[in-house]
Amino acid sequence: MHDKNCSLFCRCHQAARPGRPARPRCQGSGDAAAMSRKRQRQQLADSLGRSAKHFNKREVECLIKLFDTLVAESSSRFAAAGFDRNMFRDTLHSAFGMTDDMIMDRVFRTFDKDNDSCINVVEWVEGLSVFLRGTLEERIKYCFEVYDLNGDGYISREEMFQMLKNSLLKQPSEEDPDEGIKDLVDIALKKMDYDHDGKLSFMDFEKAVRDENLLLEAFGPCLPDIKSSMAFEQKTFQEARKL
Ligand SMILES: [Ca+2]
Ligand SMILES: [Ca+2]
Repeated sequence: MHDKNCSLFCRCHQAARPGRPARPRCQGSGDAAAMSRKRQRQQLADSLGRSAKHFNKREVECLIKLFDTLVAESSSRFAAAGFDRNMFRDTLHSAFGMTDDMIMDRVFRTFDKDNDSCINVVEWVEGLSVFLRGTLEERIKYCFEVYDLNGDGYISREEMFQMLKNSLLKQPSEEDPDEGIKDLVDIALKKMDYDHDGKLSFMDFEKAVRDENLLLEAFGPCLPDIKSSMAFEQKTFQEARKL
C-alpha cells in the first residue's frame, strides 16, 4: 500500500507508475545498516586496506567516511548503499572539476565493476585507488575502459569521433567541425593503430601510451589533474595525519 511518508524511490511509487521499468535502486537494508555499522565499517577498512593497494588503512577509513557523508548528504530520505549516476557525477564535478557528461558517465561505469548502476563503498575505494594513484599500467587499462564506449574491446573510429566531437565542440571554429574531427581521428589512428585494422585494440592503445605518455588521455580528460587530486587528498586525508 502507498504510504505518503515514503521516499519517492520506494516500491509503492514505482508500482503506482505502470509501464515504467523498475528503477535500479541504490539502496541497502536499513536494519542491517543500523545493527553493527561501526563493526562492519571496521572490517571493511581492514579488508580494503589490503585490496586497495595504493591506500593505507587510515586513508581507507577516511575514504569510507567521506563515502558515508556524501551518500547521506545526497539521499537523506533513505538508507542508500552507494552513489547513483547523478550523485557520482556531482562528486566528479565538484571534487575534480570534470564537466564532460559523456566521459563522466563512462567513469561511473568503470567504477561500477558489478554493473548494478550503483557505486558501493568497495567500488568507490578501489576505483579511487586507480583514479588518484594508479600506476601507468592501471591508468592505461582504466582510460581504455572509459574510451571503449560500447565495451566491445576496441576503440572504434566512431567512438573516437564521438568523444573528440564532444570535447571539441566547446571551442567553435569557422571550419566545418566534423571535417576537423575526422582529421583528428585519422591522425590518432595513424599514430596508434599498429596492426592497421582501423580500430584501437588494448594492445594498440597500450603500446602507443607507453611510447608517448601524453596519449593516455587522447580522447578526453578522465583522470584528475594533479592540482585537484592533491587538493582532494589533502582534504580527505587530513584526519589520517592527526590520528
Ligand atoms: Ca556497483
Ligand atoms: Ca568499442
